[in-house]
Amino acid sequence: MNPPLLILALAALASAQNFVDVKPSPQQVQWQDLEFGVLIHFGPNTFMDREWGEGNADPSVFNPAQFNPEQWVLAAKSAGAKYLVMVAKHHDGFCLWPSHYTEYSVKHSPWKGGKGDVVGEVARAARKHGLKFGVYLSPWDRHEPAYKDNKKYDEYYRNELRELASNYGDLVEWWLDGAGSEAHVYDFDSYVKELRTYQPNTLLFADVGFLSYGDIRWVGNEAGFAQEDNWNVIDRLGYLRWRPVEADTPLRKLHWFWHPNDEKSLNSLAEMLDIYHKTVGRGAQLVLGLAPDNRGLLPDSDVARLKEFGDEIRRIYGKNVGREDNAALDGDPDTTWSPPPGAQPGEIMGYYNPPITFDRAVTTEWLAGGQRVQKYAIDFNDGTAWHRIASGTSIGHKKIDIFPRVTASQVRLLILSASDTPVIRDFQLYDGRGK
Ligand code: FUL
Repeated sequence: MNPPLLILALAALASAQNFVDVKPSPQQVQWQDLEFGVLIHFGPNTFMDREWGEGNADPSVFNPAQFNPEQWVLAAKSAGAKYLVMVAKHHDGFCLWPSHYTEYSVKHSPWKGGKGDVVGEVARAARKHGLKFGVYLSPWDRHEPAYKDNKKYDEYYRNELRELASNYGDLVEWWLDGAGSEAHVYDFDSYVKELRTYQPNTLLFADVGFLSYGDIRWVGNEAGFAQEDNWNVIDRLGYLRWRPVEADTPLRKLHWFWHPNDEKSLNSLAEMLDIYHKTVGRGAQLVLGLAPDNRGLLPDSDVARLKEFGDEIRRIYGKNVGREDNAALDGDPDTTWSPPPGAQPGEIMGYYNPPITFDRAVTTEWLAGGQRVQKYAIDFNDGTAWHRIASGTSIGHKKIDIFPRVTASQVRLLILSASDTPVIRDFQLYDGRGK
């Protein structure tokens, strides 16, 4: 090998990545702990019974008489949501804030005499009630004439981005939706640079096919489920990155915007619980689509379903029946447990006298040092023998295993395979079907 080639080969070796070495940023660690947020769609489509506007709706259609974002926020909070992402501009190009860069916005609507700012009011309401706030700004724009000219449109998008990123406080997330953009080339590098200038801590959401280096990846469907095998580190074009998954799905099936006479599409409580268990319960983030109606309020049935869902989650996961005073079983996410060096398998054991009855386990991994557990199992002892009730591969941020109700005097979590010393935040047991 000649010297320059040798140097290249050594350099490649020095930078070779192993997924074990890839860790989340502090912002990602915090964001994953939020677990559940909402994504709000509201705009001309709301008044026109549409999902994708063509960008030719007259701004005069936007006129919600009872606009009240506090009602949205309180409903989201009752469901347990910790953050709110507002669609500031959907594919129709209509801006819900008074942008200086277009006339196609709330400025020309009759709402508040053209002096209103939906984004500002929603951001204030969210923060007032303790929710973090984020923004969705559609790259695909069916109204803006500059869209035909890639360079001009890049400048337009950056201008809008700068307004949103510099006037509405800290943003928890920036949503880059890839829909409709297949044939368009964007200068994403310049968007990200602009975003980072004003929002160094915001996390960028994007489909991996759309943008190789987002901070959060799209789950790949809008039906509300993540894969059971859920790894936070994924390879994109030979480059490993911590990219936790976010699953977006609407409260009303297939409908991101409000539509009249649409009661049938509202998810049932059972469907909501299933979504929760297949997203949050598989270590993914859930972002639930909410759609205020043409009054500017969430429909009563949506408000009721959100509260019912939150109440049910609080009931099921309210009492950890396996709680004991040690770092793994104490229910405290800030204390962690690791097996002694060389222990194979690593084992957390709970002893219960009198025996406990439960039908699910919640296991959480401390991810700041990386995702390590690759295979685990859960066993219980009914007083005579051990029985396996659950097993899996990844644990990650949170793994919920649901099984038939059992009564046990001993329960154990076995870490059967890990890429490095496993760090478990908690192993909890609940009796969800018990009354
Ligand atoms: C999709 C969009 O096309 C939908 O209208 C909605 O905004 C959803 C969250 O993302 O890609």
